[in-house]
Amino acid sequence: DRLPIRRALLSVSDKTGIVDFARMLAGMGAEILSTGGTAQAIRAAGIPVKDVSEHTGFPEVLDGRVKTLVPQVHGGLLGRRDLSAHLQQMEQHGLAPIDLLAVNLYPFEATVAKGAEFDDCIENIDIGGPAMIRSAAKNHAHVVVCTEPQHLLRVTEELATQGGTSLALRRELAAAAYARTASYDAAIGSWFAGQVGQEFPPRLAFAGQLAQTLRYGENPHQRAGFYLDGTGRPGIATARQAQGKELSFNNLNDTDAAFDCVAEFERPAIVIVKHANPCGVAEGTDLAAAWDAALRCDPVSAFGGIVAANRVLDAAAAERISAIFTEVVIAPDADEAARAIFARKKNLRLLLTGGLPDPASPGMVFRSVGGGFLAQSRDAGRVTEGALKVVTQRAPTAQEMADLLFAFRVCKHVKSNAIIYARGGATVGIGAGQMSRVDSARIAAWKSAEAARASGSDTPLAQGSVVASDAFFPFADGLEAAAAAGATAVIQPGGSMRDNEVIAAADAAGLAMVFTGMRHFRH
Ligand code: 93A
Repeated sequence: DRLPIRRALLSVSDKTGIVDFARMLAGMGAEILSTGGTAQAIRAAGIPVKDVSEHTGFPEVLDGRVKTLVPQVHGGLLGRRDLSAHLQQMEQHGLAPIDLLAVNLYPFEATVAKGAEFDDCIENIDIGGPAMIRSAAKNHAHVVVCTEPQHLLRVTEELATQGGTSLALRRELAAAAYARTASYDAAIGSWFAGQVGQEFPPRLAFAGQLAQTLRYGENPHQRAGFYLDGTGRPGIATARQAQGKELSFNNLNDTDAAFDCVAEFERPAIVIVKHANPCGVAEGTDLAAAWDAALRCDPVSAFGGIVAANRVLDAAAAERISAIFTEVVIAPDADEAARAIFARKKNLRLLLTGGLPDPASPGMVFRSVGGGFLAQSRDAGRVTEGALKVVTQRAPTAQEMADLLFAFRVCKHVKSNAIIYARGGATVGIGAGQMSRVDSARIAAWKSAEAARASGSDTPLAQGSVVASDAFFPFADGLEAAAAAGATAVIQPGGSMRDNEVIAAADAAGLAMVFTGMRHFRH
């Protein structure tokens, strides 16, 4: 099945490696056909090359929109060499067989990414390239197709060592070819949907690019990969790993959760995450102070956690973070002293992103369900003080109000049912992922007592705190549990059938309560 190359067609926008490739083909005695700019580059290197227009007898017309969309090209790519009828017709109509196609497409994605005008984007939609790629890939039994500079090297190696390409390589490159035309059209389709204002088009196009094959998935028996969506949103996808072992599937998932949460805060802040839930979140005058407060919330869970910071890491923060075992640290940057301190912990993965994600930025999130997937816009919701409605006799004090807003921001990043106790810009008890809201309230209170005991105190940290709930309290019991734990003020969406009972319970306990009118479920 070793297939030698007698005739090749090269037509590439990204000219990386094409001259060397052409030289190698010419050296093997192959005839090289090529389009305008590609032919020019090859000819300039002194390598013999024939213009496609000369080969076909049809000129490149319509500003290059029709260069290769002619039967001599597609017939030469599609004709079967194992059928006498095909060979006869090729002979009869002058369709010379083309054994190799190297094409990479007009840079549509890059044109969109640099913010080009509509007309410029349209002009960068390649028609002839994908058509040839699809023809060559269909006929991979007889034709080899290269769609990336990297493929040229693969083909060069087989030609050099075996004198022809193997069917295995041709099939592999055919698979890559169709994946490329699919992702190309997906990029065009999703850009176009945006241009005509369709947030949820009837057909949703995906254009993910494999960034990394992961060692395994959520568990060692699961396989996994990390794909980029091409939006370039600052975060885990744009991070540079300064040190440490390879990131795992769970590391990526947890780090993303931590970084999205820490980006919510204006003041210096630290988020510690375990299993995609924050186990300590705090703001402070600086990162070191924020770290101390975040760690105090749940020092047991913080062991082996993921740490996110919203400022450049300095030496004081780095010293404190490295004092306990941490899997990953992510931040916009780290100064030289901080890097030197982290470097002492060989296994710690340090990710530097150069920026923070904008919590208000639009975007979509996906979840697979049997036979399909769910798509929704990101939870970019954020409540401000002005939007809050005081529903109790007592209004929150200024300090309570600051903590209420802080706690509700954290809520958005904790799995439902979420109950957060906070005090002085720090979480002091987090209840996550329970099927009953009252259980979350009790667990958060119990954890705040445990955390106090760990620091040698009998007074639960939740004493004198505020409490946030991601969704309304359906009954008074959850609120009563929070009051019993020592909370003095409550923030919650409101909207329960029993709001009146819940408000009455708050008044009876002397609590101040505000309704946000916005829910932050996260499942
Ligand atoms: O405008 S096209 O859609 N029409 C064509 O017939 C055609 N044939 C090749 N674009 C076409 N191409 C593309 O031109 C290739 O996919 C490649 O990206 C580019 C190479 O052009 P040049 O050799 O002039 O640089």
